[in-house]
Amino acid sequence: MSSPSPVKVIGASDSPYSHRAEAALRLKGVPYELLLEDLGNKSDLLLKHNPVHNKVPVLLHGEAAICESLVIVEYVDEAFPGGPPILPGGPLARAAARFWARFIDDKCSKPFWLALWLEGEAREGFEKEFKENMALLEAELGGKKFFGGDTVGLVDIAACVFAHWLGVFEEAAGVRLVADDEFPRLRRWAADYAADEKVGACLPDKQQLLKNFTAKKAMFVASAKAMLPK
Ligand SMILES: N[C@@H](CCC(=O)N[C@@H](CS)C(=O)NCC(=O)O)C(=O)O
Repeated sequence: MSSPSPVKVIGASDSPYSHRAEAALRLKGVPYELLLEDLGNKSDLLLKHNPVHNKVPVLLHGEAAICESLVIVEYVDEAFPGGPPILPGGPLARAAARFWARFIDDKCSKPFWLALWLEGEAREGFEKEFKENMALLEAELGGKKFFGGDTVGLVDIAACVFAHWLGVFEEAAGVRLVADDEFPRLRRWAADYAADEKVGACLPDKQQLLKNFTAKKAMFVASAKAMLPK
C-alpha cells in the first residue's frame, strides 16, 4: 500500500488565517507539518505556491498547493472524509455556512481591522459597522453552542479571530471595541471555541501575540490606511 501524501501548512505563528488551516486538519485528525514563514522575508516555497497573493496559509498536499484559508478548510473537509464533518450535510445548510463564513471576512474582519488601526471619523465609522455586523453574527449564533450546533464547524473556524485574537489586537492597538457586557453569546462561544480540545490546541499564546503585534503596530496602521479608497 502506498503511504498517504504528506500534508504541510505554510503558515505564520500569529495568524488567525493560518489557524484556520491547522484547526481544520486537527478536527479531521490529519497529521501535518507546520512550515513557519517569515512574512518580512518570504520564502521561495511560499512565492512558488501562492504566486497570486503571496500570503499564508498555503496547504501542501503531496504535489498540490491550496491557497486561501476558507478554501483550505473546505478542501480538508472533502479530502479527508474520515473525521467529523466540518461543513454541515445538505446543500442549504452548506450554503448558509458558506454565507456566514464569507460575511465574517467581508463584513466583520475588515471593519474590525480598520477600527483598530485608523483614527478619527473614519475609525468611528468602521467601529459602528463592525458592531452592527457583530450583532448580526451574535443573532445567527443564537442559543447554539457553536454556529453549526454542538461541534466546531466552518463558521466557528472562520470566526476564530473573534474567539482568540480580538482582545489581543485591542490591547496592541490601545482601543476598546467590545465592552465586557457586549455580545454575551459570542463571548460564551469564544470560551467554548478556545476550550475545544482540537482547535484550542493550535491557538497561539496570547502574551506572545501581544508582543508580536505591538512590534508590528506601525505596519498594521500602514496596512489599514492602504485599504482605504484613494
Ligand atoms: N484571504 C486570505 C488572507 C490571508 C492573509 O492575510 N495572510 C496574512 C497573514 S495573517 C499574510 O500572509 N500576509 C502577508 C502579506 O500580506 O504580505 C486567507 O483567508 O487566507
